[in-house]
Amino acid sequence: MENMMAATAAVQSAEHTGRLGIPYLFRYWQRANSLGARQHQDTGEWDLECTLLAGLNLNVLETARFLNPHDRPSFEAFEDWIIAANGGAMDEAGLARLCAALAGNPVGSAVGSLDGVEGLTPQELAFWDEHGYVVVHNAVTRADCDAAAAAIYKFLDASPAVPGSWYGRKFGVSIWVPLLRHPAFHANRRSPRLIKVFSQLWGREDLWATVDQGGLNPPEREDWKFPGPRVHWDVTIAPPHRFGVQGILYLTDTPAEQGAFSCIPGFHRRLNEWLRTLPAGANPHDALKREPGFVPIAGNAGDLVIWHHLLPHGSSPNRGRLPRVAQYITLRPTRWDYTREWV
Ligand SMILES: O=C(O)CCC(=O)C(=O)O
Repeated sequence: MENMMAATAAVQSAEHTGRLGIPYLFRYWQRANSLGARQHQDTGEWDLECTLLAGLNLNVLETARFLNPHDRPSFEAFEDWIIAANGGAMDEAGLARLCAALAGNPVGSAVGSLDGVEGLTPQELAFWDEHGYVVVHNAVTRADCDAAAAAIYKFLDASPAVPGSWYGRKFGVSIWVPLLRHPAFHANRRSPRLIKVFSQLWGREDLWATVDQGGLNPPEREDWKFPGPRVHWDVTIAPPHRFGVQGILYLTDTPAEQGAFSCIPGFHRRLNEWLRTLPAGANPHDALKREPGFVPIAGNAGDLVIWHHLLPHGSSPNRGRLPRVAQYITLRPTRWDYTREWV
């Protein structure tokens, strides 16, 4: 009986493409409806699910919240929500590219040919190999940075000229700014130079930009102290260790002391050896907090810091005069190898 139900569900999900014409979407909704969020990540298709959401211009966390198993929204409500999130109409070319990729067909970059677009130099690639991070200068234009920084300030009802406004209630204690789909953010995700660099590191062009938020890390004050994130990993450190990248785009000039992104350069290459030196039963995430060599990485507006996802990283207290304003940007291929065990 159970097998029959599973077979019926599989046939339904293969056939039901809904209003958006994406076969995989129905299956995703079915799974989200029947499983809790944690189990939901452990299907063996987590990479494909991330591609689905990125291709639909959705953030992973907001989607998990919408598909909360306690609310169980209908598939039609899910589609309505997706269309509304996209301003009432989907981008047809983007949908066609997503459908092709999900069907396993080859797709190129989101912005067409990357031939002739400036990428990383051999020296920068060698730096990346050694240190596990690289600063990509002028990944987006100054004008595009200004537009995205202005969007963040507007979202916060704040102004770069009014220090008191950097610590408002809407902002709370976190340095994250939950602005996701502003056109200026979207433009930065489609910068050809930025896409070219990610495609060099991944060695492929079928990349999808995650719909990540912005950030504003203001100078510390007596009544406002840096809340983190301090040194950490966002991925599992269980073997086998897989390739992956993350990125942050500086929207304003960011000297090292102005709350810059920080990391332990080269650590990803000695991770295995370091894990072996830990006493039995030690928690590697706690041990990492005592590790030396966590350094801030300075950059100018328009510079993108990309790091290997096994590099311990975080942000830093801002001892400067102005906030650090940033946009988080990561591009990943349609499918990638990942380790399912979480440590
Ligand atoms: O905002 C930063 O500088 C650090 C970002 C970070 O820790 C992350 O994206 O996981």
